[in-house]
Amino acid sequence: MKKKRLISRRRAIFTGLTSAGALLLSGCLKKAPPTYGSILRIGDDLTYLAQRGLLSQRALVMEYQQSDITSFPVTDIGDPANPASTKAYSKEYEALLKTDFKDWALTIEGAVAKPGRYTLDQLQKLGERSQITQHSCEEGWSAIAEWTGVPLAALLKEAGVLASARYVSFYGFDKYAESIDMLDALHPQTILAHRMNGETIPARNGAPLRLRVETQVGYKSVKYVQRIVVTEQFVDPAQDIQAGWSWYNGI
Ligand SMILES: Nc1nc2c(c(=O)[nH]1)N[C@H]1C(S)=C(S)[C@@H](COP(=O)(O)O)O[C@H]1N2
Ligand SMILES: [Mo]
Repeated sequence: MKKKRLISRRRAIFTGLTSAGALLLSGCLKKAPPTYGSILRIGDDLTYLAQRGLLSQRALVMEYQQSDITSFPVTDIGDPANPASTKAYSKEYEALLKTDFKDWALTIEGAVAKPGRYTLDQLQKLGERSQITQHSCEEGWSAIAEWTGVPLAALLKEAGVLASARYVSFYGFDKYAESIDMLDALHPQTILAHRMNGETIPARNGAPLRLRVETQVGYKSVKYVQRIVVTEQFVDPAQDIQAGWSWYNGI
């Protein structure tokens, strides 16, 4: 009698677990970005599912003290102010840089009720958050800085983000682009920064506006953001996946 009960309890737990597992997985898979088209990238899907399953959407990344701030390495690549820079910056960006971005405005479009353009002043009125965080580059370096800017959630709200929206893409003036999902987009530490260590962001660090996605590695934090596009479908705006990069790289 005892044995039978044990078996049925076990069976109940087992069936419970498998059905919960199947439910969780099918639910999660629907939310996951499409698999990366190659068996080699299957680990990326697992990382995404594990992070999304284990970490609450609101979990904050570590924030540091003023005394922890370090310098950022000066990289030739991505320095529009450096004539030796190997990157082809748009003429448009160079012109804006020369006039201190006085004619600059950010475009937001796609799955929003009010697509439009925002000047830096208009963006600043939407709210402000400062955070001292560690930037981790996939090439192996990391650095700590204070970033101040508009929470992306505030801009999305202002633009009337549609309930069906699932991803947000960011396009830089140098044709660099990245997309993130709505969980990262609405994360309280995801900001559009206009100040670095209390000063206007230097051009090489992404002036006049630079995305900070603290929940992922450095390459998701698009510099010199020009345009934001909210989408219902998954988009990989700069074809990172084909180039062999992970679309999701949570830390
Ligand atoms: N527009 C744009 N954003 C970008 C990049 C870039 O080349 N162009 N490089 C990314 C990478 S790989 C890193 S590590 C960080 C570097 O930021 P930093 O130049 O402020 O150190 O910017 C990210 N954002
Ligand atoms: Mo990087």
